[in-house]
Amino acid sequence: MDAEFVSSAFALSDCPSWTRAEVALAGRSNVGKSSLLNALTQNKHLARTSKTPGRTRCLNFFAVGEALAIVDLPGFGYAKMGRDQAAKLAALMDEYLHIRPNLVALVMLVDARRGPEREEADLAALRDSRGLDLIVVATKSDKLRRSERSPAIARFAPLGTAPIMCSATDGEGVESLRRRILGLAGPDGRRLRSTAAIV
Ligand SMILES: Nc1nc2c(ncn2[C@@H]2O[C@H](COP(=O)(O)OP(=O)(O)OP(=O)(O)O)[C@@H](O)[C@H]2O)c(=O)[nH]1
Ligand SMILES: [Mg+2]
Repeated sequence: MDAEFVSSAFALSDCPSWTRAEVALAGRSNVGKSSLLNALTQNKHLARTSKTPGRTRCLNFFAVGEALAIVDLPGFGYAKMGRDQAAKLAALMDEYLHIRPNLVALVMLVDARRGPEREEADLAALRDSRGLDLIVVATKSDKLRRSERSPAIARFAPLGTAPIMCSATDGEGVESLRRRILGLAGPDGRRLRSTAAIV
């Protein structure tokens, strides 16, 4: 998957004006969004990753092929940020997720060892309220023992979508996820879904 960094947005008005369909990587801070983007694109230096939660603090747009874009979102659930900054970031995410017309799909990342909680269930509800495609990914699958895999997968049942087990470390699931994402654009490079209006 060829991806090229285009720009960062600190406000909704900073988002690119283009007709690309956007696929957002969303999930808790430190769940592995930026690492997975690097694994998908086989480019370790594309998105910045860190052991410290709260690394990504703006929306980062990456163009993929002719018709798609991947958006690396800041993580939610990171408390150590200043109150004002956390509130600003939460508002930006909220706006982006609820009104950005280009957004067609969410790749929701959930730590395989933790499973979905309230925040993930809320995020998954955007599938129905906005008609988004939802791809659920269980991250860091390399950290699970063999005996822990089935119970871990079972914890995703409330979302109604089976997770793709992924690891940016050993590569599990990366190819399936890549195919799912690329499948969101038509074979002729045009968008399959139409949204209300494109800004
Ligand atoms: N074992 C293992 N560690 C991983 C994997 N993916 C990411 N990590 C580690 O998890 C930490 C967080 O990774 P990031 O990709 O920066 O996480 P993020 O979701 O982008 O974090 P924020 O930008 O803070 O929201 C880093 O130390 C990564 O090396 C994985 O598949 N397996
Ligand atoms: Mg990140």
